Amino acid sequence: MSHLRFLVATLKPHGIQFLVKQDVARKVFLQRQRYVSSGATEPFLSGSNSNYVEEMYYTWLENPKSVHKSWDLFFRNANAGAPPGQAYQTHLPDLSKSRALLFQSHGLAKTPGKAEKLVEDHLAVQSLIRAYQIRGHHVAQLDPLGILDADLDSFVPSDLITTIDKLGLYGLHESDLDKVFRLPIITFIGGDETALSLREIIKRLENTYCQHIGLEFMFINDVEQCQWIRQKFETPGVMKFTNEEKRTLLARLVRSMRFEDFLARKWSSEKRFGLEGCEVMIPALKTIIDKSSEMGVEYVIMGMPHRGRLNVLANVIRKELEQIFCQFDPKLEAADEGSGDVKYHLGMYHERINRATNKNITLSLVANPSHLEAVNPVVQGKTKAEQFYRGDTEGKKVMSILLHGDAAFAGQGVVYETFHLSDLPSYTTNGTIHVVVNNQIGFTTDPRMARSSPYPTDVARVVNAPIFHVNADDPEAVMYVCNVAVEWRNTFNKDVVVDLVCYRRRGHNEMDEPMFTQPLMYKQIHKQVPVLKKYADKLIADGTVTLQEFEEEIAKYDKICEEAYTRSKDKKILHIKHWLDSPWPGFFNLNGEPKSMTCPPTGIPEDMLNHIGNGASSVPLEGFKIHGGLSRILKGRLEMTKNRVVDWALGEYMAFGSLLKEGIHVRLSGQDVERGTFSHRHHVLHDQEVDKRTCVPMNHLWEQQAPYTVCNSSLSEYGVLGFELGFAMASPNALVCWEAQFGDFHNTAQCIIDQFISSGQAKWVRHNGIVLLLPHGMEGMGPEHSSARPERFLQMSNDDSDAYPEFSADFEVSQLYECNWIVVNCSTPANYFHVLRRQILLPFRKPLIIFTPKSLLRHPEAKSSFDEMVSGTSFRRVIPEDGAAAHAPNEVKRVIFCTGKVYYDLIKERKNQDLEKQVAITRLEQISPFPFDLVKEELEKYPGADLVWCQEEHKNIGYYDYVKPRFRTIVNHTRPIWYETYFRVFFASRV
Ligand SMILES: Cc1ncc(C[n+]2csc(CCOP(=O)(O)OP(=O)(O)O)c2C)c(N)n1
Repeated sequence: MSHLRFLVATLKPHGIQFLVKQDVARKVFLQRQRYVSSGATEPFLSGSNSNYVEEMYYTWLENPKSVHKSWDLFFRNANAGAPPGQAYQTHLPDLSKSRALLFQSHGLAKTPGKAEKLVEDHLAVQSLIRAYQIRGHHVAQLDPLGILDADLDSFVPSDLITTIDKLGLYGLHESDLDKVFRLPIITFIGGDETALSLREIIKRLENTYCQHIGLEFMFINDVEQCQWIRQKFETPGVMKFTNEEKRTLLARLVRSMRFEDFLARKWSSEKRFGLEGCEVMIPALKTIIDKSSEMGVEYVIMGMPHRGRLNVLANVIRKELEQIFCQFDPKLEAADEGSGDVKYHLGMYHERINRATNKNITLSLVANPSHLEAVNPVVQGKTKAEQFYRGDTEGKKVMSILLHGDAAFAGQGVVYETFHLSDLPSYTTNGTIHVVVNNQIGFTTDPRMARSSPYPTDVARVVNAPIFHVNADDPEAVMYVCNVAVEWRNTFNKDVVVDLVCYRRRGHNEMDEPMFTQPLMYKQIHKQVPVLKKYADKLIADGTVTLQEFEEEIAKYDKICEEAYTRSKDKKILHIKHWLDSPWPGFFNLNGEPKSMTCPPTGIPEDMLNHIGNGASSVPLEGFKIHGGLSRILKGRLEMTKNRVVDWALGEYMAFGSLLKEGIHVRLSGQDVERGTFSHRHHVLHDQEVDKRTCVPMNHLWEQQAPYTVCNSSLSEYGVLGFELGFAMASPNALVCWEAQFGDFHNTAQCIIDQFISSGQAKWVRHNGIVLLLPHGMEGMGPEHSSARPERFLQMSNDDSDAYPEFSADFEVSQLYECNWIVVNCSTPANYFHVLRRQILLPFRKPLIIFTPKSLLRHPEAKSSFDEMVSGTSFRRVIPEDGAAAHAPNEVKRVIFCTGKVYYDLIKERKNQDLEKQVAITRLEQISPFPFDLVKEELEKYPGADLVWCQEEHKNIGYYDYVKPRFRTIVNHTRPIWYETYFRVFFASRV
């Protein structure tokens, strides 16, 4: 096959050239194409038309006489190695001679008119087959209600033979129906037969493409993949199930349906976002898991919305039923923190034996917020991490399944962003199986008002993922499609979509009245026989099961539910920790708490600093030519190392390099992070003479070290930040950093920040140590583009501004433990180095938001000595004034508190104005949680001075609103803290 592909690839341009030149062939070809082209505007040599050449080639390979003489000549010349222009012979072949030959081969030497018709008819049949492959899904019977068109359009493509007169489009007639036609290589409908009657051809095409499965795949521009799909679906008799398989399917449907019935009976007035109308989703997921387990998968990570979530927990992940039922008890008390909304949001992690394969399988359902589709990139990031830590480079052991609602799948942009990660080397999970619960409604909104694309799944076409639409009331068709989806992923490592076209038996939730808005649809739904009954009737009718067996299966499951219900009444306490989607074995103590409340010093030995400095200054590969400008940068790093100082980039290098030595995986992801937006980082070197030859010196630092991953991301924030959050979820022993190009760009990922990062632990008791690097500072980019919006992060910080804390010995660490995230703005490379290391040395994990500088990257004074980084040193939450003012504090008139880059502007201006004795300047490096203890020391040191908070930002943004009430709490409201911008701070009257 690969040989064929190569030939086709090499022949394609020749073929195109040939077509351009060969007017006669073009005319014939165009006549045929009139019938098969998807639209008048489709360019002649692009899209599906160019496949014609390939098809012709395949057909010719099989039998050179089966194609037009001109093609035969061309392919023969090309195969003999003729260069493009010469494979085609400019003089027209002697048509009369070649025609005679062709006719002779069909035994029609004396009747050229008839023979010509035969050739034309064969070409017509080829076109017809292709029409079904491309457009058959438009007429497939996908809607179980039979009232809506899954593609929102009732048009019937003119090239599908829905009525006999449409044969005329192909120049065929009713009388041709029983004539036998040779089948082209692009179809498998013949099975072992190479020719079929036209009647049989149409029948088989209809069976494959126009029944309960609608296949969209012909947009995929890989012939091998298209052939694979055609073979899977067209081959006669492929969709056969053993009686055993049918009984399993029925039993799974029983569980799915009776679970919802049970909840409805016991808690008739509770919302549960039931699955009724798409009960088949449970056997579908179980089939995907069984088949994946059979193919070697050991760990499946899932993300899903509200619809059917409880059913998935109960019947797919197999959470104990009593644990689910007790969630409906209003008296259930939470034993630990967490919001307790188990039913729709909490995750789950479960290891069990897969009954179909008898192999171990781990299933994890990632906790999700209400924000539909937001969990997608998080699932992908977690999946990537699990693959990465297992060395599962091809996704053979770990895979993800994403479930979607039709309205959300079509409407939410993060779906698109996540799809675009699917084939990027540092982000791919080697194929995700997407399952859409396409109930043809979104809350109350009709799909015709909810999307502009024909199908809700069209977004998947951008990554060439095949889309299998299937009528959810045909359980066997669904199972077949799910099996093929797993095989597809296993074969091509690419995404695939299963679109379960179904309906929603009740309202959006069980309390909603759907008849207000969808009266006709719901009239039909009320008449609709449930899928379980339909399937049971079918199996009873064909003798696969008896009525008694069926009833026993129902009774058996009902009894399981009843018993669990009784047990659930004993559950009085909700342990949210039992609902963790990503346990970190060994990281916490047995109670799930940190093993200590201390953090060791974050400094490292001087020889380690030297070693990393030297590594950061050199090219570890022989004969690797780097850019001259970069040589100068590396030389500068070497100089700094010799002089025992670091700048910002080298400080970061020291942090990453030292963690790698300690076995901590470091991952830095974001747009252009490899070089660094501001061209300061250069973590990936590019050979200036060998294309695509790169080198990451950080991975050559130590003989035994953890891997360093630095990866430029797609141009996405929502998708990529969600992905990194998911990556960080998998293990506590990794420093996972996401860097925004400019800090303000984080707002397109606001949902991940609000829903997951700021509140993830409070909602889901889930720790996460993700680091956000947000370049911030006014540097002439315009005010809105210069700010990473510190005020927004600070507003979401949970430390109480009015509560004066007790300063116990472990205050610093326990304050960090209590907070929802840490917000820092470092003014020195050393402090940046320490805070990155502290992130890992802490005995728990918290998200860390770092406002990083731009101008400080090259500021001559923004350098740190090794003395500030060697063993015994630590992160400094506050850097107090240590100049002249600090030595005579009673003479100080004003204490300016500030954070970050503005400090350098302030000290410069203070010097200019000769105010070094009168004005003390203290830097707040950790802004949240607020370092009450250290700020208090500073305030007490200067009792007579007035207090000013100085920032570049306007008063209503930046840090002021956060720090002001905390300062006032410390001084018990006895002293004011004024706001000043840095250009006014020395001129105000009191100095
Ligand atoms: C991002 C986001 N916007 C709005 C909502 C409110 N909402 C909840 S369910 C729903 C309809 C979802 O429809 P669909 O995706 O088709 O899933 P279904 O409920 O039909 O299964 C909406 C709009 C939400 N949860 N998330």
